[in-house]
Amino acid sequence: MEKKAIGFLDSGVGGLTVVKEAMKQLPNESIYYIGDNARCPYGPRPKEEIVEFTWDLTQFLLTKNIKMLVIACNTATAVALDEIRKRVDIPVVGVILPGSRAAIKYSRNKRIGVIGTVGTIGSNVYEDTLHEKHPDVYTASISCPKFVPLVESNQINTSIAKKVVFESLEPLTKMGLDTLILGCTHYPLLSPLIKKVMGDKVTLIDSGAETVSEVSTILDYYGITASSQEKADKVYRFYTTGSTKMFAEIAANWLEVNDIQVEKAILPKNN
Ligand code: I24
Ligand code: DGL
Repeated sequence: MEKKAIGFLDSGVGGLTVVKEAMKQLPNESIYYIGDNARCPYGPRPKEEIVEFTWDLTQFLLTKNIKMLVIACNTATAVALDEIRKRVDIPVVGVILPGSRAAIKYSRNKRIGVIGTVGTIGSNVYEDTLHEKHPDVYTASISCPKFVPLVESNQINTSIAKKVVFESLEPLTKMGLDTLILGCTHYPLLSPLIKKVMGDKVTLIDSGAETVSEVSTILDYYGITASSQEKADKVYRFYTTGSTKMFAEIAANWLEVNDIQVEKAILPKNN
């Protein structure tokens, strides 16, 4: 049978946090990734635009003959997952359901916080999902629009980063939360600071890492998991709508691999 890859899409490089986990948990699988760096960030954009852009990326990956699609971006998942599912006939997984499920699993007092971009928090999808799954859950969510620009300017542990993270999360520290969902691809990079603000008693949930466990389950369910024999012809291919050179630098550094194949993506016209 023909070997097919798992497709990952994201607004930029943040979804590589999910890919890193996939390379670890699913070492036999081939991966195609597209990052829309030319139009990143999605967080502050209107809904219609996010759906349109996510569909562009999906169509691009479909031309590569993928067996499953992972929307590795919280904002795109919040706003576009349902619509993308309607339009394709392969399994589609987002990052929100796995993160919510893990939060309910780990929380003892069922007081759960969520942080994300303006698009993700404004959609209410995390809160709706948590309440739908558990009737007694208390949720508090806030958008942290300053966090993505912090990470993307390489400020992960500077004094400015400290100040921004402390000020942004301050309202969440008085609510008796025992679990906080990092509802954005970039936030795991700030988790040492986030931990400091929230304290030891709060468990941080990395939705990306949780998602890969779900991907594994779904591959097994459909009987489309790559076998250990397929590992030999495994490929990792990265595409970006932006600069391939800058993408390759970040990806090589983050994924800890030397030679990384990055190509410029020409998106199909959607008319
Ligand atoms: N981290 C992210 N995006 C960036 C960055 C970063 N620059 C430094 N670091 N830039 O996201 C975004 C804009 N670029 C993207 C590529 O094309 C041109 C425009 C978080 C990455 C998560 C995997 C800091 C940094 C790094 C390497 C690894 C991790 C990291 F340089 F946080
Ligand atoms: N990938 C986005 C997310 O997880 C963050 C970056 C953006 O705003 O596009 O929400």
